[in-house]
Amino acid sequence: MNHLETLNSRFAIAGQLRFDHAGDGLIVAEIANAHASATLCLQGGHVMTWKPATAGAPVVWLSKLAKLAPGKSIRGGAPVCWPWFGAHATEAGFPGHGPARTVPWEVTGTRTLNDGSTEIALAMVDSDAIRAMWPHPGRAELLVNVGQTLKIALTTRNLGDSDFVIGEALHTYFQIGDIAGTRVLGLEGCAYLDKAGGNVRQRQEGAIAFGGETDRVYVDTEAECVIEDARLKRRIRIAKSGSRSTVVWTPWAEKADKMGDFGSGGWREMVCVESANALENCVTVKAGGSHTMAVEYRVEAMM
Ligand code: TA6
Repeated sequence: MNHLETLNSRFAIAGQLRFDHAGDGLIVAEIANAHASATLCLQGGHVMTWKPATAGAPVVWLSKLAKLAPGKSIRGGAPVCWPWFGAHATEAGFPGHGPARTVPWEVTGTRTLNDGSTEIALAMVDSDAIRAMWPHPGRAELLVNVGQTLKIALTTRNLGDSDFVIGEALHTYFQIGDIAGTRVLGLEGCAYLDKAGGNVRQRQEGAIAFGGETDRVYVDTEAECVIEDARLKRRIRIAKSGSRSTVVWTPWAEKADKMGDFGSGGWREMVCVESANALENCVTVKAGGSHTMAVEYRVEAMM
């Protein structure tokens, strides 16, 4: 049996979860149950889409020009940034947001829960290439639950005998009607690094509205955030645990065009609200210990 056949014989769930080829030689898990549908790419453990059955539009955004190719980051979905967030601290040549999102992950389990949701567990496949960039005996695992909500838990295990530090993010792109009519609530009063505004520290006053490129790393916050979408008349609730940073990002037109894989006007229909541990919130994982950062996304109508 080939890899795809082996995956389906070991982990497919009749009527709920199947594996298929996608793009240029990648493999995805296609999930559909009574509550929602989702697609997850094994490369990167990357949730690409999630659409609750009751939602008029997908909640997790995927660019129409997203590349699905070995070693390439996928524009959209919920990229796993690990074991660092942003640029590497010292090595400019290392991949931004770490290698995890562009390397193979293996399926370690699938099951249907009593509530009818579908769960898939994955682990990042270790390699010399990863070790060359990050020489620590660590293991990254993901647990994804697709139901009326979307739950993603990223666990780091320290298999060695000395502590190590990680930065991380679930860099999720949320689908919205129009960035100009969208606000993000929950970060009022929080300190942030304004990466699009001169890399200076600021403090958030009121809700976040958007009028241009916005790239902010909020620190020391465990708050639930809410995306208020006036156009689609819905709220997306972003609850988290094990995370003390939240990143809010829109590239706006010029940066999106330069990046080249947003598609025409795609930047208007997405906003990133990323649960993370970055800057002074990076996490020390004790020798032999573990750390889990988890999110739960929920969408509700705005009455
Ligand atoms: O999380 C925001 C950010 O760090 C931005 O600065 C921008 O670089 C974005 O991530 C996208 O990064 P990517 O490597 O996925 O193109």
